[in-house]
Amino acid sequence: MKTRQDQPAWPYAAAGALAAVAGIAAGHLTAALVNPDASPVIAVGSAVIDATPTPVKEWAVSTFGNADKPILLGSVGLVTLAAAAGIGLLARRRRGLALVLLVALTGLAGGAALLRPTASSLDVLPGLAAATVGLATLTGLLALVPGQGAGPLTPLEGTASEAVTPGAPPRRSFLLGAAGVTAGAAVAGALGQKLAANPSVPTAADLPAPQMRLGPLPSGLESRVRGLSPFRTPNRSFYRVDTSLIIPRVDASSWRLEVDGDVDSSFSLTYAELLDLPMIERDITLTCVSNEVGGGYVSSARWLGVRVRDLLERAGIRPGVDQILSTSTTGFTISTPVQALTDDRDALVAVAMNGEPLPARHGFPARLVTPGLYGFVGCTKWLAQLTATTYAKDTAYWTERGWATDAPVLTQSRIDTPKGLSTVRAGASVPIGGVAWAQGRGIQAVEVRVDDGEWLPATLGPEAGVDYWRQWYLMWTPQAGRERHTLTVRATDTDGQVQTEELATPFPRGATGWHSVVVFVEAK
Ligand SMILES: Nc1nc2c(c(=O)[nH]1)N[C@H]1C(S)=C(S)[C@@H](COP(=O)(O)O)O[C@H]1N2
Ligand SMILES: [Mo]
Repeated sequence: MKTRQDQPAWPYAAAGALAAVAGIAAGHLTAALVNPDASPVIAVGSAVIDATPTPVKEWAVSTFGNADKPILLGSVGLVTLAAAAGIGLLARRRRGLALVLLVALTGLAGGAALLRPTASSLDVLPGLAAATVGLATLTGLLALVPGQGAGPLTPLEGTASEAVTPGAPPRRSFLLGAAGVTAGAAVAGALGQKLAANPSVPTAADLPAPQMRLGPLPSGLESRVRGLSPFRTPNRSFYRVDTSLIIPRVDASSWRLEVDGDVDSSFSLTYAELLDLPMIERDITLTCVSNEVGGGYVSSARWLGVRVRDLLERAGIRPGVDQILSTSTTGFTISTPVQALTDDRDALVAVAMNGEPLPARHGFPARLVTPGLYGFVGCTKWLAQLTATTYAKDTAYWTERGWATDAPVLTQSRIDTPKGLSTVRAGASVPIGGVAWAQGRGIQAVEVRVDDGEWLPATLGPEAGVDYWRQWYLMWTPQAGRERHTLTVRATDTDGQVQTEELATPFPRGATGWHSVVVFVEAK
């Protein structure tokens, strides 16, 4: 007579591990269609990177060099497999609990994807796919485990021909099932990998040199003021806003940029031809018109690209043209005043940000970047066409929906630290800090007010031109005796215009008002 104790453990461990593998592969494939960065693999890896203390990161980079990321992903993978195998073993006796734990494990990965600063609601899909497929696989494989349920034999059991344990599936079924799951996971994972990869992705080494290199960006205040937005936003945390449910994957080798419309001679460029044109570098802060006061839809990068003005001069714009309608590879349109694309602000057809070819999510292979205007009127990603036309003749996507046609960025400032509703210590020296922007004009001053007190001048961080934000901070010592304080910030642009207190919604030309946060004071 066989008892549960005699059952081999390995099929359970294998079922758990395979369920994780299948779930991860399904999540990876789903992410390739939705957003590769939301892949459970990438999201967990990035979360681990973010959570790793800087010295450990530096140690990993100096020890493993370029292999640091594969090693990281490999380690995360091993830990996950071990955990899943443990869950499989648990399923021998506590099946319900094991299934719950498996969902929790996939939930962790899904949560990591959603907690990224640039997450969108669609990023839940890879985690859901991982959980569903993981659960189905575990349940399916558990049903095939050989020798299970083999208590004392009853006459009703044991009609099967299997010699070892009548009533249970043969060992062969389990092995076949496991092989099937492995093969399926391999195919899904590989397909996801292939879909996520750009068909022909250039690397930083393929980028042309600008005519004149900008000096290095001055180092920002973030090393001194904890919690401050970095002076330059890393590509992976750059905000993302667009209407694309699936990030377009454009094949650079067949991509063309058309310059046409009401021009003397229309022309088109291949990616290679575009890269051959004179390039310039510019430090530019992008802002979304949908950014609420205090919101996160603002980021700053160093862009490399061709002046739009050069392209339009080559085409020869005819008199009467007042807008350039730009169209993406997906048919999304943006209209930009000709003036903004031809004056000396140097609007760009950008091919790189922060020294890397544009990431797919930010418009690879080329995008428009118009300093001083909100993204929806000047920053077409996955750019395919620039058409000279008029506002009377053509309307763009957002204009049709009632948003402004001409939308210069409004002066704004944001408190990054302390965070709203956090607690500060009475008597401690607390930095109040953040960023301020007024693209096209530049920031002249930032002031901070505690409750209804006087406006106090903040110290400004380094400058990188009028189209780039400025960091700022002010040291503050909260006094005991009051439970909470309201901190408010306002900026002044270089025209001397003070940021307005008047509240406006993002629709139709950008939010206005002062950003303030409430903090609690804890006695010493
Ligand atoms: N093709 C395309 N380009 C687009 C959009 C879009 O929906 N589709 N959104 C615009 C908006 S509203 C903004 S704010 C910027 C955001 O650029 P980012 O995602 O690189 O930060 O892209 C602009 N370019
Ligand atoms: Mo936007």
